[in-house]
Amino acid sequence: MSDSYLWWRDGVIYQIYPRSFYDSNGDGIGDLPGITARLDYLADLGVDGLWISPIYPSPDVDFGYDVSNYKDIDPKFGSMRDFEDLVAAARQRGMRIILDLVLAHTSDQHPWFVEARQSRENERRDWYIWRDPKPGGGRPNNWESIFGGPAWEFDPLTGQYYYHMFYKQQPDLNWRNPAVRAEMMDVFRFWADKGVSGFRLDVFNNYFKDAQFRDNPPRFGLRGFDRQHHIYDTNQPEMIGVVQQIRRLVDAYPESYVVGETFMNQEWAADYVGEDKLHAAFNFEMLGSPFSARKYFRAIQRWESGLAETAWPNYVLNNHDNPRTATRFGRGERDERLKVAAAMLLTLRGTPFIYYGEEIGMRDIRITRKMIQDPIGKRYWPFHKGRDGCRAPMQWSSDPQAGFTGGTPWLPVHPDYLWRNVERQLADPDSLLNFYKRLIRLRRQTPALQRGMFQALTFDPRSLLAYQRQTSDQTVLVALNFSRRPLRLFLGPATTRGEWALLLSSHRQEPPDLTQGVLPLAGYEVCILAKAG
Ligand code: TEU
Ligand code: CA
Repeated sequence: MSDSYLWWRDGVIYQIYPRSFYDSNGDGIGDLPGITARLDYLADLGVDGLWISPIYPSPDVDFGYDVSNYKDIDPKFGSMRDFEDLVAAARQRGMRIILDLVLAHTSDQHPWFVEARQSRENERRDWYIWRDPKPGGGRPNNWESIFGGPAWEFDPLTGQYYYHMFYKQQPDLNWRNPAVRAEMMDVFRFWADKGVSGFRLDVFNNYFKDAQFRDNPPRFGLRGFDRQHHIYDTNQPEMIGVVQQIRRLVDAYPESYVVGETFMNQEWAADYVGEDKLHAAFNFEMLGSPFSARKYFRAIQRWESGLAETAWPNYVLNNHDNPRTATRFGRGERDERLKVAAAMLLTLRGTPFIYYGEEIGMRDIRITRKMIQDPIGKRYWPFHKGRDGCRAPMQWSSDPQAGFTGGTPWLPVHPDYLWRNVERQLADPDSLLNFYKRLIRLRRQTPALQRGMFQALTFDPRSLLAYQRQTSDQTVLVALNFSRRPLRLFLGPATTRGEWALLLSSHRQEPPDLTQGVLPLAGYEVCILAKAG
């Protein structure tokens, strides 16, 4: 890996859920010209890469994660021209585009599937996974869909079942078919040739299923899907070869990047990352973690030790599938815990991912049955309200609809937008947004925070997470108090020695005196210090 600044390794990546970022034409749905219109905001925030959730033509059963054409833009988001403009305008501001490739399954409206289901002899038939009913009738095996119910859908016209891990409108592709594989490699080329620098692979370790279609063994769990060990319907060894092929392909483009979304067990993520494999894979252990120094510390340790030495970690606290940390950790309207989480995210060894709105502490909207858009919510109400809560419109200002749209937004705006919005927070030096900006700037100016090794200072943290990030000429000390009570961090002689400068703190103006070997921290304090050597 090169020593000079590398955007995806040393920088920060920002996830945009395009339906909800900014609507340029008043139809209530965010779009590509909308993103372009807000690039100055993102450049000012200081991010290096923009991961945009799917923008391809889609019937929107799963809001873009059911693709009906991999090489085009859905008209609701704009045109191919709009996309090219966005890539160029982002590049002018030093930002790269990462596209979301959903290659495990298509929409059932994709022309390939429309053809495939017409007859058993159809040329596209084998592009999907078709099986006969069991002798005597019934599903081919016991595999379940993670979105509920069996993974097999019977298609009466041809008398066979097709397989879908997600909604039945998302039939899985047959990656064992070389024509499918070749077509998908061409999708990478198509977008890379348009200047796309990175790809996020949706559920990549789900491309292959057991060639013999064996039943998953049972295990204890509450609902159908959780009552099986998923050893045959996901994460098959054949995937490593595809990962290597993808890497060879994108390596032909300078500074390209591929991050995989690991499906299911997060321990699997590390196997797919390396110099001839993916640049990164998501490990979602932190994403589900409570606000606990100990839990985060364990997640960091596992991720740091699980990855090969040449592999680069990444960290993520929020995404479009889960309740926001602000909803889970925010106490009323206070953001002090969110500042602690942000400081951790942006000072760890690994690429930080920020989910749109996280930087202003957007809370999930409250979902009522009537307004649900996500089919999971419709199916499992009231036990699971679906994923709409974390997908609400970005809160830009206190204008009507938070300045997101001139029309009626596809999901309601959170009522707190009147005062929780970008405009207000930019004007408030103490806001969460300005805290994110300071942290991102600090990371960019501080090589030890980008590349420095990670060294824990607390070994069984209850409420206090402390670590050093170290290069040969600089040591940065990060101390994070996860509790509302004041705490003391005890430091060894090696740490106490030397002249510490204050890089950033949520509470103090002056560097602390560490000569007594103690760093006192106020409740929820973030304190980041640095010294030479
Ligand atoms: O998510 C995969 C995944 O793990 C989720 O389905 C998760 O299990 C679920 O959201 C928990 O509520 C990816 C995308 O991020 C998601 O938006 C898609 O719905 C899914 O794949 C299918 O493409
Ligand atoms: Ca629009």
